[in-house]
Amino acid sequence: MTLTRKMTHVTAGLAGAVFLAGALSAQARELSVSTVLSDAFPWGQAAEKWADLVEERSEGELTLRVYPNSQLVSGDQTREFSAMRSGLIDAAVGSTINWSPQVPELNLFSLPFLLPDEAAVDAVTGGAAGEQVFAAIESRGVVPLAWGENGFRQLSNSRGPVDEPGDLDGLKIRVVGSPLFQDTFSALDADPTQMSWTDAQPALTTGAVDGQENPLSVFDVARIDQVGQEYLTLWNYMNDPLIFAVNQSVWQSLSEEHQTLLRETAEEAGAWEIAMTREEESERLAAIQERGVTVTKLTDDQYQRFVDATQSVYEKWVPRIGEGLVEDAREAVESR
Ligand code: X2X
Repeated sequence: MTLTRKMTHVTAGLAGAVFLAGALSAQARELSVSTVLSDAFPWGQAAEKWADLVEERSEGELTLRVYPNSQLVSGDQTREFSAMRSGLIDAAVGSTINWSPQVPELNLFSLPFLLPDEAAVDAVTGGAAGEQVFAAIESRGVVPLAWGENGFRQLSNSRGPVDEPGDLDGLKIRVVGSPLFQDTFSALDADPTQMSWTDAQPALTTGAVDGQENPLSVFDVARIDQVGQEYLTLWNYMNDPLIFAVNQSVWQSLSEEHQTLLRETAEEAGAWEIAMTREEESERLAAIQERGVTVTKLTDDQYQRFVDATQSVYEKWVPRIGEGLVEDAREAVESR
């Protein structure tokens, strides 16, 4: 082989290597991220923010593609955690409510009236209880990275103002998640019915159900008042945190650098979304009232009557959630 031919060979080899490297970076790793709500809502915006930050900082090596509206689980949001655990979904920004059928500890946040305000939520998620909840998720094959927030869930209905437990008597209320919600609303003499978000909107429109509960952002963006939900009770009966998480084998297949990047960007996106959701609450409430919704804010006495009426939920659910976990959460709330 002449020197020139040898050189051509080497050059071709090099070019091949360069081409291969190019092809590899062109096929940058893409992870699917499931959400229940789209980026019309803070929840979907949290996932988009995460994706944007990852894109900016990974120089194209890692991409998050967000699939909203529970589409990766055919609309059944209570299957999202299982789908992520099995690897059908790489990652998700999901609600504790929707994952609680598979992770009983997540029912902590659904215990009625456990968390009265935002400081209480932060004390729990940011403390020992939050760590135990993350450990519980991790022990089930999913790596939790950061907290976000869907918000305090408020009650709406089409029948009339609700300011005491008796007002819920016989009202058909759409709920989702674990059977804990059946117990809470049954304790209030309502008639709870389990349904996905996809099915909830037509059910509200046709009057198949009388009421539902969701944060103000969801009520506002989805225009729940326009499907006849004219009465809204602000009762802060539970807060619905969001969790950014990744399937465990996907996580283990990532370089340490990419793991750090995913965790830091999730924390940043989560903090950004929590602040935004909270800041927007008062203007959302004003907008809802302007559209003619009757808003009821409970007095301390009225609030206490709801607390008393739902004590049976604690008797049944605290053992399932874990006495120690609930105790740590209570301590965090008291010392906030
Ligand atoms: O279905 C709901 O109510 C929603 C959108 O808030 C959740 O996914 C928990």
